[in-house]
Amino acid sequence: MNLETINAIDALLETPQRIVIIPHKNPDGDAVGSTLALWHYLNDMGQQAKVIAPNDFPKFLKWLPNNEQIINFEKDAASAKELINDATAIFTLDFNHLGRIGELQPLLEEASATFVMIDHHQEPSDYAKIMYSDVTMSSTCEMVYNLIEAHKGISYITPEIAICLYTGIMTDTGSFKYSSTSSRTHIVVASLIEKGANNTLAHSMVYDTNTPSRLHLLGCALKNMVILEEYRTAYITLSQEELDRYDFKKGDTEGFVNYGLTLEGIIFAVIFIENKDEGIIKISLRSEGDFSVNEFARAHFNGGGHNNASGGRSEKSLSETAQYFTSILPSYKDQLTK
Ligand SMILES: [Mn+2]
Repeated sequence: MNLETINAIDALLETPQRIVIIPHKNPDGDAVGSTLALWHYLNDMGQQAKVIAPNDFPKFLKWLPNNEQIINFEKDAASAKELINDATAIFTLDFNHLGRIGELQPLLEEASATFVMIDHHQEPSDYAKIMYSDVTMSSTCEMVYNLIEAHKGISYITPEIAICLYTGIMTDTGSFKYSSTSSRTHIVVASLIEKGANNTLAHSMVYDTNTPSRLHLLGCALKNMVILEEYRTAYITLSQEELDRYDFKKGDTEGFVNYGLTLEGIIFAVIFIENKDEGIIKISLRSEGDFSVNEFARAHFNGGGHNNASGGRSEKSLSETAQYFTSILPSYKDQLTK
């Protein structure tokens, strides 16, 4: 965190602000963990803060302390609007482009508040006056830790803040195994455990929550997996009909894409999920090593993200999308097999 950023945040928080904290749409563990942790911290500082999420977040995060105070814009647009119009500072966490917040976008574009961005994704846009953007960070939660450390010091990390940050770092690093996990990440995580984060609880609350239908859906996904050894690639398709058959609930396919990477020799894994309601195929892409799924998703699937984890979409049918995907692999053969 550079001095200029921390001084700007310092100056902003010196006087009482009316603060709104916003995660991206379909908030994940890092988005919910970081916004809740910051909410705890700012309220502890005597600031008036609220978290407004563009839509609902997964059930496996609904145990984090005070998660019930998060306002869901889809359910309570009126109070969200009022808070945003009235805000003097808006913190946007775990995204860097206002296109990532769905229906909240126009409200934020019109807001007169001072914007603060805390984020670790690539190519930030420039809507925020105060920007803490660092693509080398494992997670936004690690960045919130750094912010607290630089602002008032880690003695202000309560057990509530610690468990929120721990959970976000855990989920965004695939339980501390992605390449973004640094020695510093482990130091932060160790410190969070010392501050009272119950790490065993976080793992079991997030990961040991399968339903029988989700495991059956996983079975279906694994059966559908296509392995293209010559490109060191594996992909999965799930049709709407299959999702319906296994009683799909939002979040059920979380993590499925990673199974491809567990195959020996496979470094590129993709899942294509049909969404009849939206008329699109949702795509998640993962890689190991240097192959950039961020660039791949930007170039072909109207998406982006990180080098080893990105997302995208397609307006073609499920089978056409898979066919198109297979057809562009030869032009990446060198990168995939070097
Ligand atoms: Mn993140």
